[in-house]
Amino acid sequence: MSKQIQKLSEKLILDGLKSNGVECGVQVFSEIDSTNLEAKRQATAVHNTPMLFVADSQTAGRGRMGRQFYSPDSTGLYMSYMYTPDCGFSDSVTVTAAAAVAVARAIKRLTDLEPEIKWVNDIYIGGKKVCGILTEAVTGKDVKIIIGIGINITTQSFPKEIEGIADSLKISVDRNYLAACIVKELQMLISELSERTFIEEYRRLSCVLGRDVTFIKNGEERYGKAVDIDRDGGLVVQTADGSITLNTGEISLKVRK
Ligand code: BT5
Repeated sequence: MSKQIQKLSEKLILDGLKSNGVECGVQVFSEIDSTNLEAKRQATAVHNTPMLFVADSQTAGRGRMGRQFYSPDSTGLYMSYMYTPDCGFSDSVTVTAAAAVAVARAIKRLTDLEPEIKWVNDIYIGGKKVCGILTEAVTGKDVKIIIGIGINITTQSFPKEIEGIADSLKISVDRNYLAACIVKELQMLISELSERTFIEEYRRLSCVLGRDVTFIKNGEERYGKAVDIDRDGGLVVQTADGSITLNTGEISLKVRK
């Protein structure tokens, strides 16, 4: 399998968007602190279309709850899609769940891989994390939603603390076309967000449903079995004390073996 990866190109991403019938502005950076931070910096600028910020590497790639996302040079796809929501906010869990389905669809379209979704924001392949999603909102006069997506494409070595849990697609997919395909799926799913058309697919792709899980909520570690994903993307867990729905992204979840 070739480990060579195609150069990021604004023009090629725009071509891919055009061939998918999608309107979106694109900015490509060779190195940046974080594409989500760049989107936030540009949140009040005048953009007549949704915007995609893509980078070859991030020096301060961000995960949830102040965590980091390892974003080495030219081996991954680090992108943030920023749009103005039609009618205020949708819950960030719902947007993140839709984004996970969009990424899974795009990976399936371009490869033979079988991505799975670990609630709520991770894409797994072969039991390891290949992608994380971070949804953020900018409030005020101009409300913007920013969906940050990081995919390890050909990354071979990871920092010690994540080498046991992280992996990459291990295929040199065309990053420019992958970015365009993800944006196409995102736009489609976001336009249908209120109808929750993606939830059934999310359930099918879930590697958590039916499994025993550990979660930390309000600082307390709890156990249960994941029994459903509700229509907003919340995870329904059956615990010894009854059923509980996890619906803030600020929950750490471990699937027990
Ligand atoms: C995430 O957070 O996984 C969300 C990651 C979002 C990254 C994208 S890249 C483009 C955009 N710009 C940004 O600055 N961010 C977004 P969370 O669920 O909190 O997971 C973070 C945890 O995943 C870390 O604490 C590590 O354990 C693990 N991790 C870090 N880097 C990883 C990587 N490259 N691949 C797999 N796992 C990783």
